[in-house]
Amino acid sequence: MNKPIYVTQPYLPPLEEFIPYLEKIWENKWLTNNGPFHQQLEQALCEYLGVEHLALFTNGTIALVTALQTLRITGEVITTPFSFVATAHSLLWNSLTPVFVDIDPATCNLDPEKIEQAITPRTTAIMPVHCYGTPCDVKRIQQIADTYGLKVIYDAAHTFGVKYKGESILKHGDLSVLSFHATKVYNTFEGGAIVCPDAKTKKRIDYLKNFGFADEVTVMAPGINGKMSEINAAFGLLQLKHVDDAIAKRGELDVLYRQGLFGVRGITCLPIPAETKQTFSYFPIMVNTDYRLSRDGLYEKLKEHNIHARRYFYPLISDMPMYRGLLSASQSNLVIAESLSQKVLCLPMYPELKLSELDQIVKCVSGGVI
Ligand code: T4K
Repeated sequence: MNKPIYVTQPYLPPLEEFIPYLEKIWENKWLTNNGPFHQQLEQALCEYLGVEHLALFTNGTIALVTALQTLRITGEVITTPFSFVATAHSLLWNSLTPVFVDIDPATCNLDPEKIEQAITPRTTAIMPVHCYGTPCDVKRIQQIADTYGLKVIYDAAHTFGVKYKGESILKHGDLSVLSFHATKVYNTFEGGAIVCPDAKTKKRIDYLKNFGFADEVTVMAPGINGKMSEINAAFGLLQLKHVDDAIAKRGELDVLYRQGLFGVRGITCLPIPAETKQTFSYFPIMVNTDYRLSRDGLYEKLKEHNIHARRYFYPLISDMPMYRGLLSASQSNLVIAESLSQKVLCLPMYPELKLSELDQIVKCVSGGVI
């Protein structure tokens, strides 16, 4: 059997390029807690992403949990059920109540027209996700937030480097949270960040990610240990040198998938978002009822060929045991999300996916012999 083709494979630069960074860490003996590589990476990422302030984290989930604490969010938070579990888990870790709102089938993002009806006197924030890197309707969401006095925290885990109308998508909302997990467009093995608009907020975030220490003797809140280590930060600096090439390769694969799957009955690709510079974190397809197999049938068929596509995002978060008792989790409230989670399949997408492998995947989906 061929070697497995996973939904993603982390991009790794040549090992020898990482050795000088390791030597530096050994020489400095500074391993974590805002070390020199950590400081350099925060600066370099601000420049690369075109944002003012960014605080690194040990992973995206702890960054989400901390973002909610940064803004002292309470009560209910409006969010999407069509995401990775970490989005809603970050709310439960803060004793907040997720209120699920349905999504827009064109983008897989929160449908802004359905947000207002979910607002109650207990609502304090909206946590939308730019799913697969497709920008949310940031303008409309901000209008609603301004009208009702709500905060907006974007789960931007899929949007490394995404630009909307020529500017970083991370500039929208009160805070945006990135993930640098191994499976992401840009990875530091594990890692994440909060993007924030001003130095004062950055300071609060930095305290919160370091147990709440404001100085040697002052603890301002029950903060957590969310710090990124020097090894991860050094790796992040090296990765930044390669990320543009990696994104360009993803873009080529995206084009080839769209060409290869064009006209396959029952398969639709997500539309290319308008006015957006994408970074192609995923390649989702919708397997519709007029396809010759069910979505799960196709998933299994690919698996028989050692191609491991993933059903991101199935099951919906709202169908998971810790959420399904919520009023907003009822399937009748989330008709579009339920339907898309039964149809979606993310095909392998990573810079080192070979063209022959992509051909094999396309053939398998289009019913050819492989
Ligand atoms: N918000 C959103 C919207 C997110 O999508 C995520 C994470 C978060 C928040 C939280 O951010 P972090 O706390 O993770 O920084 C994966 C990732 O673990 C997760 O980061 C990601 N979203 C999610 C969409 O996908 P799994 O459970 O599907 O991962 P796993 O281990 O099954 O990996 C998928 C495939 O990748 C494997 O079949 C093989 C390949 N792989 C994976 C790893 C870890 C490799 O080839 N090498 C590797 O090192 O969740």
